[in-house]
Amino acid sequence: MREVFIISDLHIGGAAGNTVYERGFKLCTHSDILADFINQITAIETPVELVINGDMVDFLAEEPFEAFTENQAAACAKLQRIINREPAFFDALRRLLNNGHSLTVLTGNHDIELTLPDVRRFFERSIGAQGKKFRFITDGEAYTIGTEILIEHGDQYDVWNKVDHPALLRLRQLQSRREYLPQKLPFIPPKGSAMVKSIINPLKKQYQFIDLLKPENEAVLPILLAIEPNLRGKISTVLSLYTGWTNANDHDPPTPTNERSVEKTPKISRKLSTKLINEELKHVLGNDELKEFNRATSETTTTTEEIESATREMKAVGERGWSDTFSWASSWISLLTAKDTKNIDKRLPALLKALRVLQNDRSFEVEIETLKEYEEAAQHLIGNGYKYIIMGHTHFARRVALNDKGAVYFNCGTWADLMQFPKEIVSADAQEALQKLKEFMDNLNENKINKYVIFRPTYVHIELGDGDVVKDINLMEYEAE
Ligand SMILES: [Mn+2]
Repeated sequence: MREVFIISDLHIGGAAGNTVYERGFKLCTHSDILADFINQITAIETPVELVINGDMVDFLAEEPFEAFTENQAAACAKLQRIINREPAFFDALRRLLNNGHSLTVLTGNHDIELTLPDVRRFFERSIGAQGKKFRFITDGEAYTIGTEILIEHGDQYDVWNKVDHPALLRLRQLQSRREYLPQKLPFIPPKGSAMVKSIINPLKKQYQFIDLLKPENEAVLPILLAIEPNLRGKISTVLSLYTGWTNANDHDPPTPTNERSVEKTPKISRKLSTKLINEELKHVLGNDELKEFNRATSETTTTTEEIESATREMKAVGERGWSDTFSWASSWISLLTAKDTKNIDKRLPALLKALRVLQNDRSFEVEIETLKEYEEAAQHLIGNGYKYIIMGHTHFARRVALNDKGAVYFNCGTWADLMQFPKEIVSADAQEALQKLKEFMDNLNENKINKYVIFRPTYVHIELGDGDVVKDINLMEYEAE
């Protein structure tokens, strides 16, 4: 008999705030509790396997911010900083291995750098993995246990965040021979990572809710645009970097000489900018709401001059490659990040309407999957003969029955903090709701977010019999002592 514990989306990393009231860049503020959890399972008599199902650490939260830190020395330095900041977690991993237990690590989309040859070695050394029962799963391979269990991070079902594994493999092949040339970046990070670097991180100093609030599409985008209408221009700039590359992660694996073609560098026009942002919003709000929302929130948008100068710059950086393009976009964006809250009251009714889509939001319910692509993927995999599909990435813990023969889709959830949108805003009558929304927005603006933050440390626990046959499998919540 043996036991398997699966956790994911720990997101360890990011500097702490300057005072106890500031969150800083940490998504996970409870690595001490996480270390306790690992120490407890280390003490179990029967053999234990801990599976970390992606996004163990968060390179995107470490300065200098990059959508992807392709320089291995720089990535090692970031990892060293993370380890120095949260030693208890890494000590706990070391103890787990020293006690003869197993550790299996899969990567997600915030810890892509872990797969790079030097970084992987650095990590293995820092937890004393050599000669121990340690396994590192790369290249988007799913991890399977026995014949019934399939484990994967799940970013590949998220068009914004899926990692281009063939290109990443090609980069590692070059790096392992010291043949890598920065001008010929063979790997483009997911556009979600570019968004984190260029939009989320610069704003996080000002608005700490930005990467905690869930559901992110339905709530965060409208709230951000209501607080800062001029973000329209910025968000669409990042989106436009990927125009023509909407399926950037679907292309064929690049050959050794394949350079990213500069002709494909998009030009930002006002029309394109509007189109891109509207597409994102339409997806969230629907057509009618979109029109009204745009009317109410569009009084300050990017000016024609800004767009023209951006286009000129864009052409210039196009010749320098994608990594420079992203850092340029980021600095351009931060220039425009001026706080504009004076008209926020005027925009509140529109925002309230936009947020009505959350009325029936069931994101925090464990028994149903609100993100249909995950349930569909799990259902598909069941068809391949698996019975238990275990994912992460969404930060929403799940235990969803897939058929009447006992097949189940699990999501491990997250050990990072989450922020829940206050339900009374959408459920109360109009007058009261508006009042509540104002209170909520004021709190977001002043970073008084603690009362909305929740920490729900979940994991999937499996008991295996001989031949790794599943005896018991369930979604659990760790209760800190
Ligand atoms: Mn992820």
